[in-house]
Amino acid sequence: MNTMNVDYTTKIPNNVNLSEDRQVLKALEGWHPGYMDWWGDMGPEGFQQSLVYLRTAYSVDPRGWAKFDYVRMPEYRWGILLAPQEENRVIPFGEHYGEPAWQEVPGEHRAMLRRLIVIQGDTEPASVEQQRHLGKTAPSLYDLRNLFQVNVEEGRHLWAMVYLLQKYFGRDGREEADELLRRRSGDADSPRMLGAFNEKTPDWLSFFMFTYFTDRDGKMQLHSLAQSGFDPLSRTCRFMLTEEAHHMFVGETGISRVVQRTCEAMKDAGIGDPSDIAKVRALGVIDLPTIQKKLNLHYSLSLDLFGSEVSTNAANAFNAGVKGRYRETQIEDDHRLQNTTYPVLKLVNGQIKRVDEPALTALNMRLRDDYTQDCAKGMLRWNKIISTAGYDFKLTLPNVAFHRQIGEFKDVHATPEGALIDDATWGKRKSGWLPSSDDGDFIASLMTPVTEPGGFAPWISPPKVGIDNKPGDFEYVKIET
Ligand code: BYC
Repeated sequence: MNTMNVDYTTKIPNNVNLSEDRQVLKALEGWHPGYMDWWGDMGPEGFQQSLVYLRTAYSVDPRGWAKFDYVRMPEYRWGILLAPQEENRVIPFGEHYGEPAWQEVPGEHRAMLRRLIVIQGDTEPASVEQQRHLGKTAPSLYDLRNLFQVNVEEGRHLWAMVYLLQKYFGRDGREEADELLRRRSGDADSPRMLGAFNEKTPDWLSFFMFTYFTDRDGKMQLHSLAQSGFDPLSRTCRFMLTEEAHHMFVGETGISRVVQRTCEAMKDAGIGDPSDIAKVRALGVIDLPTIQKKLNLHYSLSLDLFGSEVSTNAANAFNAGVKGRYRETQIEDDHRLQNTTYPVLKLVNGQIKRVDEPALTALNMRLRDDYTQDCAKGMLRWNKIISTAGYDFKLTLPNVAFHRQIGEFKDVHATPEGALIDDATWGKRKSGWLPSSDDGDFIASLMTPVTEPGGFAPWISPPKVGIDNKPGDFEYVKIET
């Protein structure tokens, strides 16, 4: 079978020859109804009969893998797609460095691999659950369509992990696959596994922040797993990254458009001080200080997703050849890290200091540093919009010690600038740094849906180009009446 093209003759589209892998096909077909029930209960609220202009993956060829067409979401073809197998691929790091990549799960690394695949799998449906209410307040049909594109692809990413579990992990894998449909974001008894995936995504600014910051954690983690010595995981993650790029685009351009609109409105009204929140809000746009607060929240929640700065789990996964570094194959070193160190931010005598730690145990910190660098690019773009409009205001990433629940700084309070403060000061000043319920109410008051083609809510600018180069008034979602 040509692994570039996808077989659409089976119920589950795939490029892994499922029609000849009856056992796995049966397991996946058995899981399918539960998935559809989950989608019905926890997927986007409403719009299930609407025709949405979606892209569906038809090939894994990097030059052209997607087709755009109108689809009803429940009829979207969630498929199993792996990037083509690289001939003679070797394990690019760890103690098995240079050995042939594994096509089956090595017994000694089975538990570790299963855990990582389950954690990755758990985030995908979680984000769909978090975003399920947003359809009814979409600022345009363009945005509504992007939301649904993100949602169906996160659904597909769940399928990707479930395939690995069912094909390679036997009965435990099938049980884990069922559990992935049972846990629920924010549920008191059965929450999703990682903190940020149990938070609410109450409004569209949060959605854009989530897709910018939290999907970017996804990018970093998928890149690390794409290096894995377990080849099916590597190939799966490589293809998922192709889809992931659009999700971050939605976040980056979404925030750009909000910033743009705010700046235009301030200029038109002759407002000179962007921190004059009351005056700016009276214009019906989101003031820049509130955008900064949302950014502080989502960035700090996303930093928690990297785990502890110093982690033996991370060291073991690297040593085992299971999870590598960001762009591992492009790094010039021994790829074993037995004798090297990496500077880690730690609390030393009540101060934040860089301390050299063995590079192996510092891998979460390293990946988080790579992530921070990647995040900073958005700041440059957004600040350019602000400065071009003539305003002296800069959006910034808060210090990594700010508002943390995992790792070195979880027991202290810090300002966004990184100064350590006591509980009382934190209590008093926190609402100046993180969205307060008043901020939430204000943003919620702007969230009225716009559903006519070409229309946009007054708090956000239209995009520069349409999806699939469609014109501005294209009807991206044909809403059922
Ligand atoms: N919340 O050694 P530690 C995405 C647990 S996003 C709760 O510090 P480790 C997406 C940890 O499980 C990417 N618990 O950390 C984005 C461990 O518990 P156990 C998702 C946490 O293991 C948007 C203990 O604390 N993929 O794709 O080195 C939309 C000590 O752990 C948290 C992955 O994350 C937390 N934040 O690293 C849709 C990749 N952090 O096992 C999708 C797979 C840590 O001792 N996961 N803990 O009971 C991993 O690589 C790692 O497990 C982690 C943690 C990076 C998550």
